[in-house]
Amino acid sequence: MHVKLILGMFILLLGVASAQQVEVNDAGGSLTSGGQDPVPGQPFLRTVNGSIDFTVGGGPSLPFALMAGPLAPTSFTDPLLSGEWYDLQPLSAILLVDGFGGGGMLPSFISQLNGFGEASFVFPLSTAANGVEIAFQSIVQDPTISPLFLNFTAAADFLVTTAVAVTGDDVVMNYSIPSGPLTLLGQTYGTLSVSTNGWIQFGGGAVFADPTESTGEFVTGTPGGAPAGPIVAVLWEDLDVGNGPTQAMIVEELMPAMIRVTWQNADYFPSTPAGTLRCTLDFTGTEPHFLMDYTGYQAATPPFEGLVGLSLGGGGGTALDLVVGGVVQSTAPTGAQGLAVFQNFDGSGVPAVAPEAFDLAGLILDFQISAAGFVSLL
Ligand SMILES: [Ca+2]
Ligand SMILES: [Ca+2]
Ligand SMILES: [Ca+2]
Ligand SMILES: [Ca+2]
Repeated sequence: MHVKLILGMFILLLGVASAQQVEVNDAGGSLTSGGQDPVPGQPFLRTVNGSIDFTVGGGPSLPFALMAGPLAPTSFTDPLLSGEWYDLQPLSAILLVDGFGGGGMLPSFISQLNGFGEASFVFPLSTAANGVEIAFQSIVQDPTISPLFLNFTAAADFLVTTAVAVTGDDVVMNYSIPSGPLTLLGQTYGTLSVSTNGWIQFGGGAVFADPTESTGEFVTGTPGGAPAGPIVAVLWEDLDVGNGPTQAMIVEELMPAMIRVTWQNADYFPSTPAGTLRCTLDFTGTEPHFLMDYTGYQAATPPFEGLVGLSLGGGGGTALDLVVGGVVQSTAPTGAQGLAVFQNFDGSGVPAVAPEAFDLAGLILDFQISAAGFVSLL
């Protein structure tokens, strides 16, 4: 708790208005979704076709209160609360259930945990909820916390999106772009093939998730049996997002012509953690950008394999040691060399690049297609 107090004061001093989510779950008071504890700054994503679902936990048959509202920019505590923190905005939150005073917006018979010390809630969503962000926090009676005997749970934040999420190993999703086709070098693409194995292909014609990275298929733009087209390899490798409940591949259109794909908590197949990889396709300007984000990559021992880069699928390109000594090597080749810029960490490609362990952790690479129609790395 000392660390959190210091962090809280630090944030106050900086005047940062982002939410804190200071309180954490424990046996005497918890709020979880799908068996998962909330992670500060990472809302639970829910699609408009799904529901907000969570479980309040604590001692058997004890009363609890449940609040809903926006997260507070600055969490609140009081000496009487014995180190418990309230993470919602006090003036905006509403009281859904009050097992202490018998009030609230929901029926009072659900104001007490059951004999197993649980109370579960499911709120179905609809398209009207798109974009809604709302947090829930509960207070559970806890005889071990004097003087008020109140245990605050962690606050769980939920974000409702049109995002599509899939889990599993070797899954390819053909994603129809909600706002309409993207235009790339005079061609329009209404559908993307997005693979759990770390690649995105324009055209939507892939028929399998292709776990085997291939320099040849990369430069011709034909992964997964797709007809030739541009391909983004964020980390084309045999990845796996089917081993645990926090893993997923999430595709979402953040705004018209800006699409983000996240491989969340991915493993190298079968189960070696690789971390989170992310790519944002930004077609809002005149020259499209492809931001590949490796700040969440966290393999303990990065392997000498995997393919990273952007290819127009024209059959040529430039193999490059993308990062040397932590520094991104910007390049803007033209002609056939400008049809792709990439690194296969096994060393394949032209010109030859020495095999090396994946060394992009912590970096964001900004690939661009210039007005002249060539791939560059900024
Ligand atoms: Ca607590
Ligand atoms: Ca491989
Ligand atoms: Ca795989
Ligand atoms: Ca390197």
